[in-house]
Amino acid sequence: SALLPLVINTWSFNTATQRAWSTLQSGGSVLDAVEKGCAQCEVDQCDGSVGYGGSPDEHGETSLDAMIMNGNTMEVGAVADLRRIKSAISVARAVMEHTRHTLLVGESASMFSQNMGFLSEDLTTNNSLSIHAKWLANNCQPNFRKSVFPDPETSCGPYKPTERRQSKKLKNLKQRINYRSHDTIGMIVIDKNGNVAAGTSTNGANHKIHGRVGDSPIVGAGAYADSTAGGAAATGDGDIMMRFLPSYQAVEYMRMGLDPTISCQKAVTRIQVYYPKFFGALVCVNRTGSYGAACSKTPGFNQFHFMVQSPALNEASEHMV
Ligand code: SD4
Repeated sequence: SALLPLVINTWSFNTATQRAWSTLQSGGSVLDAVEKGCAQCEVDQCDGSVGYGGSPDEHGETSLDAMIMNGNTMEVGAVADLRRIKSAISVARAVMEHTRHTLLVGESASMFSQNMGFLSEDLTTNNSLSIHAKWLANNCQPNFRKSVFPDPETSCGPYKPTERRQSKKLKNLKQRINYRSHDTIGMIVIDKNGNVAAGTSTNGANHKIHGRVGDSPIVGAGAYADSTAGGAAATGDGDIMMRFLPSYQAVEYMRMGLDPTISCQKAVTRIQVYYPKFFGALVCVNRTGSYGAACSKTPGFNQFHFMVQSPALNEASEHMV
């Protein structure tokens, strides 16, 4: 196809797009391109929401989720709740290439990383400390507990279930969580021979409960790739999105012959049937290199930017839905 090769990724993360593109141009595989592209965002700390120093959990710690998928072999490597290792996407690739497993989590994933030679470092920065301090000073709200109360004793963790019901005021506050403050990179790369790979990397959600894992490292939720159909990747409220496997859904719609934009829209709409207020977006590309995107169009998330690079374009270009 004249549209190939193609790199597409969530948000205006163009250093990632360029890195993936140059990796392909210099003879790298689609997996190399996805890994290098997402790794660039981890180094750049894209929007503070990828890599170290962002989205401190309720204990103030940053943990990372990442995944990479080979759409030819359907192999996947992923890490979730990874601590003290900066290069989550590369650890995910190591899981794929050096183990028979798919997903490693938490401290055990960190141990695996160290055994594979990855450097163990503190992921905390002055910025993440200050985000955490502000949240504590604001009675830890809003956070991710359904039972959260404007009372530090019950809302600052560790988690304690409570019988008390939420006040209306607090419900409104919860709905004002700024999801734009955690923007995952999700990337799909397809080469001129139609090989598809996809990947994600994120530091998740601000003030999450310690141990929380989002959609990004979950196959079919954060991303999906199948060279016989295409690839897709997601960003947004992972706690909701992972209940619907939207990336898998979008790829399956494309397999049925649906247009990529329609495929993304239908996958988003399906979530909105149950959660009209959910925040999220999808990008996808079919096996011939046609791409599309859709976003939830909910308040605070009514525009979604994404990057594309292909031979038809002189340079990585930003698009919006
Ligand atoms: C998560 N999906 O961990 C990620 C966050 C994100 O835009 O994509 N924000 O829920």
